[in-house]
Amino acid sequence: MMIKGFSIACFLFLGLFVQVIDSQAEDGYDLWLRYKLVSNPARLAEYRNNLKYIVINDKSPVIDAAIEELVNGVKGLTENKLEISSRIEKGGAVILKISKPENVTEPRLYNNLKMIGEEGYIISTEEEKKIKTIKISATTDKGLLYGVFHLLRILQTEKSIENLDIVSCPKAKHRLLNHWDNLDRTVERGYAGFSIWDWHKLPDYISPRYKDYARANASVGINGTVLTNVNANAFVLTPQYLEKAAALSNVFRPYGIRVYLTARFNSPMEIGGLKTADPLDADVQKWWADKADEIYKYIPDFGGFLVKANSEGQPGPNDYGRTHAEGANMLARALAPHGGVVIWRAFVYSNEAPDDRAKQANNEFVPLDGKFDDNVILQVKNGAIDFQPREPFHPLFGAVPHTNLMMEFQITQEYLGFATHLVYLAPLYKECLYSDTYAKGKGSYVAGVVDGSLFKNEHSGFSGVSNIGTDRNWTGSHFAQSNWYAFGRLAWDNSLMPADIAEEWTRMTFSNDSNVVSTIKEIMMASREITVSYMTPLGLHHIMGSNHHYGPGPWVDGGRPDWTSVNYHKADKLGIGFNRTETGSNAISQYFPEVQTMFSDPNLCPDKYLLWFHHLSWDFKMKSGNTLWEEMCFKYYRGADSVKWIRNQWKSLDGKIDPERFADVDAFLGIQQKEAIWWRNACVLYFQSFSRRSIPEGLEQPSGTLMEYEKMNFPYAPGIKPSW
Ligand code: GCW
Repeated sequence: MMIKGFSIACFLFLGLFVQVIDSQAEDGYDLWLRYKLVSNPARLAEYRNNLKYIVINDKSPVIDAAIEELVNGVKGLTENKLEISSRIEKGGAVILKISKPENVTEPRLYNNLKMIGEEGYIISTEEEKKIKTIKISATTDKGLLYGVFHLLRILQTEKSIENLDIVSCPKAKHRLLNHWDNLDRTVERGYAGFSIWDWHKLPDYISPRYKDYARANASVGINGTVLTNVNANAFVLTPQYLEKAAALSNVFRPYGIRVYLTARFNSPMEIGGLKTADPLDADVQKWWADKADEIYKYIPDFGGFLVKANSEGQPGPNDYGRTHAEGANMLARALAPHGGVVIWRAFVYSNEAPDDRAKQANNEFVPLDGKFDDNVILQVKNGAIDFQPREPFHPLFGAVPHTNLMMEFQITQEYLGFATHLVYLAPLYKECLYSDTYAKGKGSYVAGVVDGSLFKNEHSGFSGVSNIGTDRNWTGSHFAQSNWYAFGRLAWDNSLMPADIAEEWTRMTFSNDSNVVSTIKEIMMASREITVSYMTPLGLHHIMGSNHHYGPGPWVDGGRPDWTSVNYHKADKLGIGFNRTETGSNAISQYFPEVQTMFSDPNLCPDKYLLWFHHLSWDFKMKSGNTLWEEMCFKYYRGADSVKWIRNQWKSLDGKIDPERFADVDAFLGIQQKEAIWWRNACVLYFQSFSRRSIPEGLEQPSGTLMEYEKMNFPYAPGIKPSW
């Protein structure tokens, strides 16, 4: 009895101990690369049987990284300890093999190898010497690394590996994170603490985070990172900082990630002692050419420069009467001998704001189409204003067929409630990517423009403004990790569906339990639309608090009109909305005729873009039969109510998720719920002061007064843009 009692006690104690260890481990640090023991016993047996050793005959730092990942992953997932071998001996082999198409005779393999290029891979079940094996083939070591991550994803999502037949390659060439990180470690629009780049201690101290950062990026195919803010500091181009950037690039290289830096256009003056930064000045050109030579000595595979010029106070070629093309090409010529690119941002609007901001990028860049050098890429935000919860696609997509274009998405949630609001962004990304520009007739999707397939551009790609910081969970919240993940997955393959990405992320990040998976997937898929409803329904935009963009601020007025809310909603006692049709700013004319037709008639225009393009009476009859005022109220109320639904859904998972992450998410949903009601009340009361109509019956009256909401003040909200 005693012995039995003792052993039960031990058992209980051990169980408790294991649980404690387990819950301690679940702080989000491992992201979607947790590699926990497979829960389905049949799958576990299948994996154990098929994954016993690695056969490899090539060697490189990238291959070492791939092997290390595979060994660690399989060990965690199955407890099998993979041995490394140079030949097939017995069952359970995972073969990693670099094959060049020219050395292959088998036609299918030859075709696949030709198709996958330098970064793709093939994963197949093969009989070799009568032994069943899993083979990952690629034309380079990088392809093998990506193939390994794919295989691990299959295991993590507990899919069968019995008959593998996968061919995958990235649709777009450049797949980058853009960090808006400053050298003092503050992060513009960063909600996850400080910058992960510990500049002061670099290059001597290499935080283990850097490698984990590289692993996470490689796992989703991200192949470049811009370390610094587009509101740039020239100091990063001095030897003192190049040495630090080089130390980071050494960590990233085995994971296929190239380092890029932001180039402040007047660096030749700020750190070079020149009197001008005029791109046509010979000394300036020489300064940049020398600077490029110097950078490549530190970082031999340096990716290139990202430049924000003549926008929001940043210096640029216009300061010297030169065009954006002249500015970009000057930098491009300095980098060209080394194989680098210049990524030039199209987020340009005048300091004087003479015109609708939504039109200015096209006005500036359409006349320059065809004038950029081959190694210049124009980076265009998904919408023409600024990363709003919803915007129609940017009219520049499709309008400059002779210019390399790249998509800029925001992963950090500047206008989406910061990291505390659960907003899964893949539906936003996808909505933009699968908008039809009609540039070459029906089916000319934005996706084809930015992956280079529509106009056959050599350079193409995706940039995502990072949401990463020093927080233990990297992104400031557990769910914000999904946006980093989804960005990478869509940059690799824009045909993936947001629901599938959500499912695979959930399985890898939380659990393979079917109830957990379906509940979380449902929450994620609904979350963006819900957020639009309680923030900016029906095409409203840019009505957040001023500067920090935290919370509602539809009343923001004064100063530059294009930074105020009143400029964008134009509410008055007759109606609301920004008229961008022919009778208004005519921004609509920048789209192809088919798109114009779709948006120009308020009775045809999709509700979601209505007030983006039209100024309408409060009594405008909506497709639903409600008036515009009623519809707006219903949206705000439904949006806020739906956050309660999300929270209840989450609560139903109590006990099925580790307690630490469960509680974190629950608390954040509490914040979101509170703030969604704040948004609803403040906006409905504010717009009601113009519409003078009552809130439809059945909806509760807002607590608080408009004045109270207007008085709320947040001088220390995170991520604020420093003065510039
Ligand atoms: O969205 C605005 C942000 C700025 C940002 C700018 C840009 C980096 O409010 O903080 O500056 O866009 O994209 O350049």
